[in-house]
Amino acid sequence: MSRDNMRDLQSKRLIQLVQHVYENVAFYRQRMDEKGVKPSDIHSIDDIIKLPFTYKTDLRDNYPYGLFAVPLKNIVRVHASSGTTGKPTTVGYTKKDIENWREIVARCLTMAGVSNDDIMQISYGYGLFTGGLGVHYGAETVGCTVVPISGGNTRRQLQLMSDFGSTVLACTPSYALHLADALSEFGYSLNDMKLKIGVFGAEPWTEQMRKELEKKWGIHAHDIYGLSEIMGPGVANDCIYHTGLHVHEDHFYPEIVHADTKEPLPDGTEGELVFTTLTKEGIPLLRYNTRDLSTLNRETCACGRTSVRMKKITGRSDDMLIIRGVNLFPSQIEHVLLEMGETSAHYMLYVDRANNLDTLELKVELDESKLIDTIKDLQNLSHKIEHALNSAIGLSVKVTLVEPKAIVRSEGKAVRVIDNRKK
Ligand code: DLL
Repeated sequence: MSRDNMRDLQSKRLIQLVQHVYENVAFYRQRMDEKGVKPSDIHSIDDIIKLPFTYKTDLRDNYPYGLFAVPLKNIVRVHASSGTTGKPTTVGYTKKDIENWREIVARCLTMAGVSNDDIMQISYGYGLFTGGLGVHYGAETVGCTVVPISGGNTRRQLQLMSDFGSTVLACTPSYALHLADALSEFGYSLNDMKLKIGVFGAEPWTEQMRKELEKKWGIHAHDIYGLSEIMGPGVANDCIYHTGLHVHEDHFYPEIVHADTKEPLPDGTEGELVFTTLTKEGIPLLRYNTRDLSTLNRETCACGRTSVRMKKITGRSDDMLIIRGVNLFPSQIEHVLLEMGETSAHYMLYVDRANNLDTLELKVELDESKLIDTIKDLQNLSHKIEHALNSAIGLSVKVTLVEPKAIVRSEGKAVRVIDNRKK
């Protein structure tokens, strides 16, 4: 679609959406009244900046159904995200929402080269988390043979992958790495597997990690992005060129805003990613602030798609650590480790405070295939990593090398930071 036609479509949908939420969601009517905006003030997509933002706390405050825009009898499914503090956030889908969702995920999978010839092993968790069921419906729409194994039980994952001849694996990148490392432990080699494509997401991962997974598995690895508040997996994903993720902007309108001022930022400038759901019926959201950090690019992609692309997400404004005043994202550590290529990519960061000073320790696992014999060599390697980290991020980090598999694996989203300062 040309950019002009897309804008016309978005404008039409935004006008309908604003009318819909103003009439049906007391929360939005109140927020809009407070801002002095009426549905009749919205004439095109450019007027989106007149609308109020929505934050995760708004979903929590209106738990469980307060932001739903239709009666519960029209809601055919709910999902919920646990969150680390208190109440979960709940989202609801109408039949039409589920239909749109499966179409959008089908688009993502097709973009990654998945077809009805494929056998797709879905190792995202099934249940209240949107990953399993979200990808599942899309994969069925494409016509794949779906293996709905859900997360966990690594031995069984590998056994079925081998027995069933799975050609596509869908899970978090950290679990894909864990599965790759577990191959030999359970007596498999790559020759036992037919995997061609990975559809990985639900957590931040670097471009280096994408390449690492491609190498370890001998596959094409694609990035799928989404969040339950907006829909679930499928809000955006990358094509074969991996130059950003194509946003399905006929359904989800993206903006980038400044993390502090919340002012809109121009294309190419990094800030917080905000989405407005243009077609959702169950729980439509205006300008939902994801806190994910990205930039937008509206140039046509080498693949020919005209949809706006968002830069791969490597962090959230709220998982940024501030260590002795220096801003640090865990993905920067991952980048350095994979760039060096001398350890595994399994790591954990420990932040603490000693004598009122922040301290940072990195535990990183040794690579099984690169045996180190002497203590001296181990010391040299940890110093080398400390040095590389210091020049990349400007912080001194104590590096401790640990044995392979010493760091706890996650079957869903990886936990990479333990911040003891908060205790
Ligand atoms: O993680 C939905 C999903 C499932 C996406 C399966 C992809 C695959 P939530 O649990 O609500 O939903 O978490 C959403 O996870 O705001 C990001 O911070 C992070 N996230 C999701 N996908 C990616 C990705 C699902 N591809 C939150 N890259 C989002 C980086 C991601 N971060």
